[in-house]
Amino acid sequence: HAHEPIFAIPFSPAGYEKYGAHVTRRRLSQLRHLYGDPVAVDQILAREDPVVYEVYEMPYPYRETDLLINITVLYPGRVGGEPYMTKGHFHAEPDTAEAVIGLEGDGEMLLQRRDGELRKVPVSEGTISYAGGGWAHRVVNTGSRPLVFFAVSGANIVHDYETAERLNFS
Ligand code: PAN
Ligand code: ZN
Repeated sequence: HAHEPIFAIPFSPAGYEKYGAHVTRRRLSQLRHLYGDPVAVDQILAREDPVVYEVYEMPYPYRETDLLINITVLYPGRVGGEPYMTKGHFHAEPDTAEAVIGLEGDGEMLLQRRDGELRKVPVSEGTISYAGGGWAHRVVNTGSRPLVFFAVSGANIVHDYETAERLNFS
């Protein structure tokens, strides 16, 4: 099976990039609906369109039985009173779990079930946080440094952003 990947790379965004990671950059203009203060969003966008987070992903051809192993860099910053955050999503049909390991910085993962139940766990350097299936998850940078975290899940996940957006971790 020549297509099954084997590799060992440095455990950092720079290491991922050196070995050909695909990088997705999310800017504030793409994330404006996440924040409660549209005037604050417009004030920032009038000056610049900052990168809020980047996701580094190894571009091997995934099969259902592979593992997704991303590193996210969530920059420090605020929009109105709210800290920078990821969009957040469910892993839907099947609802599958994810482990998140904090590499640098300080933040939190907000978790919400479809019935609305809301939880919060730390995501910080040296912590491993676990979101079981059925919990939508969003990471928030509460610190003043970039929050860097590694996420691993099954490669069979389907990201459902719409349901998470409707519930909005509120
Ligand atoms: C993470 C996230 C990553 C970006 O790798 O995909 O932090 O967050 P959004 O996908 O919500 O924009 C993960 O949860 N993967 O499943
Ligand atoms: Zn996820």
